[in-house]
Amino acid sequence: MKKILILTFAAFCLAAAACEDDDKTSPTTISFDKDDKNKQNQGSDTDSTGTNTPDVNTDTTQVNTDTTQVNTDTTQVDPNQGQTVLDDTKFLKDYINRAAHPIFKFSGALDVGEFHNNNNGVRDTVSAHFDEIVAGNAMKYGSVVGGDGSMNFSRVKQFCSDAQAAGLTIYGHTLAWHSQQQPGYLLGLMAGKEVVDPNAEPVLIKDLEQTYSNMSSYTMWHGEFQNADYNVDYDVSISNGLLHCKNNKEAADFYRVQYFVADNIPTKTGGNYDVTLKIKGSQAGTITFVMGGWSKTFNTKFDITEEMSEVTIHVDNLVEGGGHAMLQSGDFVGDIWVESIVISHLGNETIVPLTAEEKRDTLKWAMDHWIQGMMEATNGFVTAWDAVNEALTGGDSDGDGICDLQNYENNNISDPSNVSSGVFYWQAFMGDLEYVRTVVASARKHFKGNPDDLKLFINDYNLESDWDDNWKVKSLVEWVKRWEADGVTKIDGLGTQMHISCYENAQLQKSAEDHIVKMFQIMANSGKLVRVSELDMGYVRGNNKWAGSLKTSQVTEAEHKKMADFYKFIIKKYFEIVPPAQQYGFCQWCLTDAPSYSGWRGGEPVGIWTEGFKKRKEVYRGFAEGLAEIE
Ligand SMILES: [Ca+2]
Repeated sequence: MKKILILTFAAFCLAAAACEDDDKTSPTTISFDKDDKNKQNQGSDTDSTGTNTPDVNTDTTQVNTDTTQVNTDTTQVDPNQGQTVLDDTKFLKDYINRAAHPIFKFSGALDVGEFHNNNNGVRDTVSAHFDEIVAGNAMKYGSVVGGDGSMNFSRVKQFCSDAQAAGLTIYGHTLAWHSQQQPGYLLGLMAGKEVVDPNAEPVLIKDLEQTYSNMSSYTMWHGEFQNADYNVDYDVSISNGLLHCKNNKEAADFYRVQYFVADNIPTKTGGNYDVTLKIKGSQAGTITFVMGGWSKTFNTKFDITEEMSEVTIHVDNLVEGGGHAMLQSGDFVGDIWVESIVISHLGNETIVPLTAEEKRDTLKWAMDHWIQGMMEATNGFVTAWDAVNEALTGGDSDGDGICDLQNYENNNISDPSNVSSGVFYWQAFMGDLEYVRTVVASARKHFKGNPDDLKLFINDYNLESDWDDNWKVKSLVEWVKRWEADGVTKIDGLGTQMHISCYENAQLQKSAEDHIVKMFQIMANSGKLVRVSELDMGYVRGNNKWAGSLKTSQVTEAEHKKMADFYKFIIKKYFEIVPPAQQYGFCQWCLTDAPSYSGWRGGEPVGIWTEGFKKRKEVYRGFAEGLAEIE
């Protein structure tokens, strides 16, 4: 019985994981960010050609399939539960010496729906052990802005009130990024503008051309095909490349048989149009053509013959534009075939492409509009933000010695409209400097709290890279100088994601540790706030750095201890190297180990707790000792 349940839930959760919606009734999930690449993927960042691994848009939902383990009991957060700890009366955040680290925040990333529902006791656990939380996905552009540009901040507002009630602060992730965007909407904004020249000779402009040969089936709106009350019995289909209406009996009214032949026509109210149908019937007859919206339509009767022929209908002073075209033929018994419909008008307007400057200004408006919405929704409660996420590549194609910013070219994308789902490089249109400056300026302009409290970060991955001696974090520091060179832009902090691995091989491990130390030194020397933003760790056995990480079930007790000690090392070095005034804090990205089907580090031992917060891991001890600064 239990096995069947597990399989059923696994299948459901995999389907649920593919969508963004954190359905309040969905099974228990712990969801993580999509913006992250594991070490293995990041290897090609070292490519000297400057080409980078395109962002792997991994869905990182963790799902607990075992419903018997759901536990909302507050004993979930009993610090006595679990393995070795320093002091069983303390939660993790209690180990921090607040006098020595007055601004340090210990935080964790989670799914806002899980948090709201306290699934597996996540809200209780997190509010006991952490100072601050981060939404894995809910505060990203693509989670709020729809395909039509409309914005829905209801989940963001709920998250703020939930966090406030739990006594936690929120770190905002992320105002700007290139993944999980709405490229269709944004490219549409830049599609061009209509210019009317009153002196130009009018020309024939085609508004719509619809043929049915490329339709596999008829899916447009239609009346009921069989309805005794309406006295109708007909069908509409696509057959042999033609739209085909077969009406078996005369209806009580001609309009009882009705079906669209075109929809979403870009017509305008008051416009004059020529509609040309290529049409024939099983016999000659008269049917009705309708065009417009639902409330106000133009309609006229017209004749068809047994020969496929063009019939042109003049539509003068259209009473409602932007609607549909349909045929009504309840009074015609037999077959009607339509090959095509063309709608056109005489006009003197042309669509002029936007200039580069106009495109940039359009996107500056779109970015400002989005950030204004987010700042109003969070209403000053969220004071620290990833202003820009993952701006940099790991390569240098312009030869200036520092890593370039991400764009279409260095991700091998030739057509911005033909990208993997949700990718949009704002900076490709706004410029490398203007992109970040706009985000920072809009955030400061619209922030609702005390301006001095607002902290804006630039967040990126691979800053601990040993293969290029921390080139990316060095580049990031240079980029911050460039962005701030206008004397207006001020960036408060740097975030380092740190999706890392612990290595069995001593040399590999030493190199990883050395370059984490170097990274902290470079970040500290920048004078900016330093935040570890998305920390999680896998384990690699053997001598090949890129060999892939172990699954949780493979990890030995000794390896768990080694990982715990590595976490402890990282926290210890951070406290040693980064001055207290710059110690913004740490965020653990994976609170629990990842189930095998998770898109982010699936099956890896990446958590502080086991799946579903069932048990503390050795890593918990590592965090406790690190935060307590115990040798
Ligand atoms: Ca460069």
